[in-house]
Amino acid sequence: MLSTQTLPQATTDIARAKRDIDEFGYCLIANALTPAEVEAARIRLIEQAAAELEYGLAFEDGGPEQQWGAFTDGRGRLRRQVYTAVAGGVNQRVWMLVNKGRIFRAILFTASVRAIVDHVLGDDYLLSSYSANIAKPGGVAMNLHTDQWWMPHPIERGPSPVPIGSITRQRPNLEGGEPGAMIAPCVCVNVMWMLNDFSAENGGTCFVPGSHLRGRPPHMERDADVETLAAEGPAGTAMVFDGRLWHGTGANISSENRYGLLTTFCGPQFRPQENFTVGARPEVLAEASPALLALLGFKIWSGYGRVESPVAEYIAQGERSLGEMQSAQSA
Ligand SMILES: O=C(O)CCC(=O)C(=O)O
Repeated sequence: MLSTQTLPQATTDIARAKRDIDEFGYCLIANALTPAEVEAARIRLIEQAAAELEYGLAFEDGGPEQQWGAFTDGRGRLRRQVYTAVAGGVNQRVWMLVNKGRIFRAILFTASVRAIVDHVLGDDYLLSSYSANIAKPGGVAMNLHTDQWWMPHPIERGPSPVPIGSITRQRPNLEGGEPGAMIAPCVCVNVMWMLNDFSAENGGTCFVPGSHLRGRPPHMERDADVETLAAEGPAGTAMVFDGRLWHGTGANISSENRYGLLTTFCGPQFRPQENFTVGARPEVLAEASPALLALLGFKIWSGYGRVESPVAEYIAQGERSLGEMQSAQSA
């Protein structure tokens, strides 16, 4: 039985929160968002989600046959799955929030939360995805997972048990299933922003405290009985967690929706889930600060992400390389 007394409590003490995430793989920031921010974000989210539903564009998962992440089979082959309520989805995801309201962009720069992300990821990192998960009554628990399932595990000298390009959600490069002494570092951090009160009943994120140090992702059968906690807290609380923490959406057995925003950040050498350099809308980029452009991947990192010169500072959306050229003298 997990003793909640020794586990992290919501705090505004950032030093405490940094110790919590190091030790337990998560921390809870109290009042990360003001009541006005919570209200503005929730109203915008509800409006956006309703419109995406109305236009037949909603992504609905969280049903027994509608698990997020089950996009490929064990060999990485795409499963043709439809994520709609008609096909059994219950919850609603809203993607690419960076394009869907100024309030969402402002939230990215919440100082208390970013201090934790800086602490874990260091000087440079990218936004990997920015979405909402509206967990609705009847939604089932999501399979426990980590957010860096693609991260190769340390191996013995010799060929990798699974080549790098063959790693899938179901197939890590771990021989025998249990890690050795060395484990992979944390390379992404997720933030769950609570836009209404989260509870165990309304689908508060389930997680396994301390699992970030187990050195492997959860195994569906072998870890079926693992004890989980639910992230609970009043609207405005942010749960910041290590990309290695075992977690997933809780089952919503209440009669109300649970509104949560998820921002995932990753090291600059990894591929973000959402492709902002293609998908960010021009009107958003036109008013974006250098800091937002950097988060979205428009800033070149040690020569990576460039179109031509590695010493250019930023790239522009739609920028093309020079292409085939000929000397004017040979024309
Ligand atoms: O909705 C939640 O509580 C967590 C969602 C999650 O784990 C995910 O999208 O990977």
